[in-house]
Amino acid sequence: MQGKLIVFEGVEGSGKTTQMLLSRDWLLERMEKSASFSEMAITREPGGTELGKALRRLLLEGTLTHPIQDRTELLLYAADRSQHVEEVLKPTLAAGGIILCDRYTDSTIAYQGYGRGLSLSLIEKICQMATDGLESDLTLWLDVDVEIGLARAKARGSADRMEQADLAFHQRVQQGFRALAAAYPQRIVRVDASGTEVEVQGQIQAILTQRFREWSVEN
Ligand code: T5A
Repeated sequence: MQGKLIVFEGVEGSGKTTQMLLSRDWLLERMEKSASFSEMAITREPGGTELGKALRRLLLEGTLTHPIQDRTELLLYAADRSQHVEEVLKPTLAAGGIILCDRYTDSTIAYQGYGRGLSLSLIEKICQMATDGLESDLTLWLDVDVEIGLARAKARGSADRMEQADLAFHQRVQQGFRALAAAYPQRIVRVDASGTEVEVQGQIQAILTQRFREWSVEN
């Protein structure tokens, strides 16, 4: 089977990281039983490369004296992505690997487009440049009420620079994910992320089982 890029998306605290790790364990178990893919990589944006880790600190720690301007923020996320695509995503896919990635281009459209209000067509051009046209094969959108997600994130510890934005911002982000899922129903699949970790993982395993079946027939 050819390499596949599977992305986990959603608002703050939607459970992406938790579900990505559970999915990795489940897929590794499958991998032992069938040789349908060669390797598995787990990664994230921002922060999937050495440069990306430095950009992540700048973007999320909120330690700069002067605020990051919206267009600058967009370009920093794009810079992180461009490096990530070339250094991690393309080589892993070329080797036939499966990549589980915490956030990708839909986050930029949702956060910088719907959230910050930057031009969607400008963002699409910048995403195109940063990804060199590489799209996800499947995006799992973990759909949870914004207030529940923020409460989960808060219960875990102190809020980062993005999490500190007001509720209306996060609601616009949620609206962005909803619009994207409606526009790209084949690529983006909604997961009801309001249940327990086990319930959410059950839905994800059902979606992945179906997609892997389709992908193995294609090859
Ligand atoms: N960003 C990113 C942009 O603005 N533009 C971009 O282009 C990109 C790529 C990234 C930030 O950058 C922004 C978006 C983000 O603001 P991040 O650290 O990756 O920063 O932030 P998040 O992606 O939001 O990560 P979080 O860790 O906050 O949320 P997750 O990964 O969705 O949630 P998770 O799994 O860590 O769970 C959060 C808490 O909830 C619990 C967990 O145990 C944990 O304590 N939990 C549940 N509780 C109850 N029920 C469940 N089903 C639960 N699942 C998890």
